[in-house]
Amino acid sequence: MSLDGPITSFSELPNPPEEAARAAIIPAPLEATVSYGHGTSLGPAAIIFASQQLELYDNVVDCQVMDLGVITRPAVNVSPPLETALTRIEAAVGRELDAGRLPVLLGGEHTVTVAALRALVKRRGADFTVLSLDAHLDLRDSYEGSPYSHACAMRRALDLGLEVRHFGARSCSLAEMELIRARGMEPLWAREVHNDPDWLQKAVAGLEGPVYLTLDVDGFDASVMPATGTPEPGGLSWPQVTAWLEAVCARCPVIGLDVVELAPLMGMTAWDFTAAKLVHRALGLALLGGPKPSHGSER
Ligand SMILES: [Mn+2]
Repeated sequence: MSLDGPITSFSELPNPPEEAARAAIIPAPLEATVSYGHGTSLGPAAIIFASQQLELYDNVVDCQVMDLGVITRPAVNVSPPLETALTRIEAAVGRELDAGRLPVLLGGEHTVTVAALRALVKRRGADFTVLSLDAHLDLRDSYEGSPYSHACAMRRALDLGLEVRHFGARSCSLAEMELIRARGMEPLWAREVHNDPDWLQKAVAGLEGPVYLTLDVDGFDASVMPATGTPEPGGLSWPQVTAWLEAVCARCPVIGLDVVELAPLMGMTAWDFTAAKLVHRALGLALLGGPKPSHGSER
């Protein structure tokens, strides 16, 4: 299971010619500050390996997503030091942005998001909102001695001047809670998704302008997605997450996305496939601006 092997493209289709690519998948197998379960460095390869089994046609967007023009890049060199690895990821994302392509980062730990956000902010300023599917707020100023811990990714987004809206959170520190109260941030907690019939309207209320989607697979419930470094009970289902993605993409232009924190469990393919399908669905929705109106949601 290595990207150095014969598999060089997401899905069973070969890479399109450069000029036909509207989106680029960038594997970023960073594993530098993982605090509990290990294995996020194997995430991108596992997603691309599983993607070979995807059905090319997606009935929610009513097309073969890869036909929209999706190219897969070789993995970014993420060897230490961490700051250098982040600079390389930022450069890889920046190259796609400069060519007008949607960057789709595959982590790796959540820290990779910081590099993508830096590339975007340098080019367009902080004129967009970060939507974070995550069990955690990731708003710590530093964690285990590092400001670039996976537990600090959204704090660094705030430092860049970005607005962050959390979806599916259910675990945070007292200091993080005090920070969101002080800043007037309103996460949509997993508990609300489960208990409030109007959660989807709340999730997109007031949401305007371009968005960056960061999808930490631990936003799913640990029963749906156990293959992650810091699993949490009480999380979201596949239909809840995809309904949210559909609503967001129908409303706002997506300027970049990532799927992070898959830590594959050897021999267990279901969760690698779930992550691959998440990439595929999010890509289709982002490129097409939401679901096909007639299809009826999976929800
Ligand atoms: Mn998380």
